[in-house]
Amino acid sequence: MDDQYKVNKFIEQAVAGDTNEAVGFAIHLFDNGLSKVSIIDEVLAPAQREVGEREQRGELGVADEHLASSVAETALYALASELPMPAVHGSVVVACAPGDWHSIAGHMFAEGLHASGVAATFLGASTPAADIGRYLVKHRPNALAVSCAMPNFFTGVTELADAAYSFDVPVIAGGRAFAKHPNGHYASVSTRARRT
Ligand code: B12
Repeated sequence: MDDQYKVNKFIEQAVAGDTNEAVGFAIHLFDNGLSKVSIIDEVLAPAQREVGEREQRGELGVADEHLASSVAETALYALASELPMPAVHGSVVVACAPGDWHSIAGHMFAEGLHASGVAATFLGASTPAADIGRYLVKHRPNALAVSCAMPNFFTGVTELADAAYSFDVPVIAGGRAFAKHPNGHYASVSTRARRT
């Protein structure tokens, strides 16, 4: 089974609304030895991008994309509950930049951290900068990871980073908006451990 076949199969089941089939397929890959990170990077994330491209070409509508996204997120939750890794490598809070509703990207990144033994807490879409400081002070993670899908929200990234730095919490930022390729096929990472 090559990667493109897996992506197409997942999309086909997702846009047909066969949630159980699609999620079952992701779990089947896991049961057959594919790691959670590989399933995210080789199946779920490319499927989301491919859905976006098909939507751009008019082959899928917004409703199809919403459905596929919801199935992808269900698959993420299902994978998370399979053999959870003990958290042995510290803790990271993952937040989406204010204004950014592309939560699945941040969720995927958080699950990837989990699968590597990091206690990752995902705060969901568009986290207001005014609230993040209070949360970080209460939970004292080792770092804040900010996910950003569109450059429009870079200001939000800096607002979250400023809030985190003011409490001496290191920040890592990444996501589609930071990718060099225009279609954002891979995240690049921008880090600054601390304001100097
Ligand atoms: C699904 C989707 C939506 C859903 C999001 C649902 C959800 N709950 O996430 C909804 C419907 C909300 C949405 C809305 C919009 N969207 Co949209 N969306 C998409 C779509 C099809 C898939 C996004 C996705 O899930 N990608 C898969 C993820 C997994 O990929 P990724 O972002 O690269 O994330 C990976 C890495 O980057 C990394 N990563 C993520 N975060 C972090 C953080 C760190 C620190 C690190 C190290 C790594 C990392 O891990 C992830 C897994 O590998 C994309 C198409 C695409 N190419 O992505 C368009 C896309 C991103 N959307 C787009 C647009 C234009 C919009 C809207 C403006 C549309 C509109 N007119 O309303 C709004 C904006 C809403 C807002 N305020 O945010 C454009 C953006 C173009 C641009 N200018 O950059 C895209 C590219 C579609 C397109 N080709 O036009 N969208």
